[in-house]
Amino acid sequence: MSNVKSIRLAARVAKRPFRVSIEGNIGSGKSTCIQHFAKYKNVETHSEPIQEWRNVSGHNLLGLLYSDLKEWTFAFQHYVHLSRLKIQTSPPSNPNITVKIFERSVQNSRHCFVENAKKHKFLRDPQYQVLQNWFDYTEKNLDISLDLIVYLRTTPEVVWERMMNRGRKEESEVPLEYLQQVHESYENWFSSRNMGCEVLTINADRDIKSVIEDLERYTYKILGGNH
Ligand code: DGT
Repeated sequence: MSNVKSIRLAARVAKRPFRVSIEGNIGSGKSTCIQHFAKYKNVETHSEPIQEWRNVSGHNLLGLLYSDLKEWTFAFQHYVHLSRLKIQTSPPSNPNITVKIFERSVQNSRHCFVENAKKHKFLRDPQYQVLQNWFDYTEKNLDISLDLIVYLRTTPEVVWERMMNRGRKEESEVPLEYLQQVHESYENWFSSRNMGCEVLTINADRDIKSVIEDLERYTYKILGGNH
């Protein structure tokens, strides 16, 4: 049986849509990639809920995070975990949905940003352990499995320039060094042997037109054969 067929079968046996997480550094083009698949009637797409993160009962958690990473990473990762869990496990919006594509994943939070925060001391060990416990409990008790990861791979200098040019106010002071750390964290995560699903890597340093051409080329794989 081909890889795509066996994955599709696994999602069917699990009675849930084929799950795809679009991963990549800040400014790698994840939102555009997600929008590209919104045209398919059997695909449900979810961008990151940044507006929610900007207004948690009146608090801008994203702004607080970048104002002081050491002070706010713990609260931010908790909230991110909740946001991602809701998106990843919510039932499809209608019975025709066979594929769900979302921006980043619960696994991302655990293996990318939380690891990065631990390494660079934005999290203290007790805080890190609490987040680990949440993740372990979630993984054991809920089906958060992914069927495919699409990794929009970039170089930190390229995405830093994009981030500066787009001018999101919370990110205006984020140094290149932070994007280098996030990049390294992604690379470490994806070099692990125990990913649990295939990682499709796309060179996203290129212009968006070339990235979309690749998405078109790999549509059969990204939609798990559901199109
Ligand atoms: P895109 O479409 O690839 O250009 O993506 P962006 O840049 O619009 O959005 P994205 O997903 O990189 O994230 C929005 C902001 O939230 C960005 O400043 C990074 C931050 N962020 C997202 N998830 C996490 C997380 O788990 N931990 C931390 N510390 N920051 C995160």
